[in-house]
Amino acid sequence: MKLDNAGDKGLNFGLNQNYLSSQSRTDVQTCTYWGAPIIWDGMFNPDVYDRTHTKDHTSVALTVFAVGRYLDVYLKDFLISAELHFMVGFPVTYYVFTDVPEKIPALKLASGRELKFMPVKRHSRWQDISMMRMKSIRDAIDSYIQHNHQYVFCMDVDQVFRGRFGTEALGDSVALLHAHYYHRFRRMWTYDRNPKSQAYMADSQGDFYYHAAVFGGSWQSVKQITDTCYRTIMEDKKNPVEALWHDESHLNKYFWKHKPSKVLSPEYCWDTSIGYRSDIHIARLLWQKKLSDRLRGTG
Ligand code: 2GW
Ligand code: MN
Repeated sequence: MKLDNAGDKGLNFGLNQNYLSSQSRTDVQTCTYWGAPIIWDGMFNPDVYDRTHTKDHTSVALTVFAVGRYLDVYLKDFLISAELHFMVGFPVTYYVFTDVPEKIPALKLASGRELKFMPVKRHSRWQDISMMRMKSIRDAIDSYIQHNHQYVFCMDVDQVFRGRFGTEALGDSVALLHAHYYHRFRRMWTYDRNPKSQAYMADSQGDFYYHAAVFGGSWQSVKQITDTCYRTIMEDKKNPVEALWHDESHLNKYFWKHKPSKVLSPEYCWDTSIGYRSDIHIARLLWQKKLSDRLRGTG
C-alpha cells in the first residue's frame, strides 16, 4: 500500500529529490544576491526539468556563427556534439550564420531537430564578425525564431559539447560565468574601462564577469539583449571607440543593468587548460583550441 502511494506521488518525489540534492553543493555560490540560481552539477534533478519542458512543448533555437575558416575548423564537431548533448529529446533548430553555405556539413539530425542556414556577409575585421552577431541574432528573432521557439541560446562555434547541456539551463535570461574569472577578484575582471565607451563600467560596478560564448533566454529577453548590445556597439562606432572585449564588454554591461534570471556555472563552458578544479564536477561544453593568430588574421 505504501509503495503505491509513493508511486502516485512521482512528481513530488522528483521535486523532493531535487530539494535534497540542492543541499549537496556547499563548496560554491549557488544563488546571486538578487535571487537567481547559479546552476552547478549536483544541484538539480534533470528529469524534473525535462518533464516540465516536455509538458510545455519547449522548442529551442541555437544560433551559431561560422564565418570563413571557422566553418571548416569548428562547425562539424560543434553540431555533432550538440546532437549528443544539447537539449536531447527536445525540438532544436540550429541557426547557422555563414558566408559559405555550400560548406555546411550534411548531417543526419535526430527527429524534431533541424538546421537552418542564415546568410551573413563577412566583415573584414574579426571584431566586427563577432560584434555584428548581435544584429543578426536580433533580426533572426524577428523573422523566424519568435514564431517557432520559446527559447534561444547563442553560442561561439569554437567549442564542443561533452556532457548534458539540458533544460535546466533554460530560463528567462541566462548568463554564463567565465571560466577564467569566476574565482578571481573583481579587480582582475576585464570589463571595459574607457568612459567614452557605452560598455564602460566603473571599478565599483559589476556582479560577475560573464562569458559571451554562451548566453540565452526567452526570445523576448534575447531580443532585448541583442538589440541593446547592437545599439551600444553602433553608438561606440559613431564616437569612435571600441570596447576592450567587443560584444563581450557590451554584454557584461547589459547584464549588470538587467540582471540575468539564471546564471550557469563554468561547468557549462570549461577550458581544460585551466587544469584541475575541485568545484568543476563535469565539463558540459569545452573550449576548442584557438586557430593560430595567422589564421585568425591578426598576426
Ligand atoms: C576570426 C578571427 C579572429 C577572431 C574571430 C574570427 C571569427 C569569429 C571568424 O573568422 N569567423 C567566425 O564565425 N567567428 C565567430 O565569432 C565564431 O562563431 C566565433 O566563435 C565567434 C567569436 O570569435 P572567437 O570565438 O574567435 O573569439 P573568442 O573565443 O576569443 O571569444 C570571446 O570574445 C569575443 C569578442 O572578442 C566574443 O565576445 C566571444 O563571444 C567570446 O567568447
Ligand atoms: Mn570563442
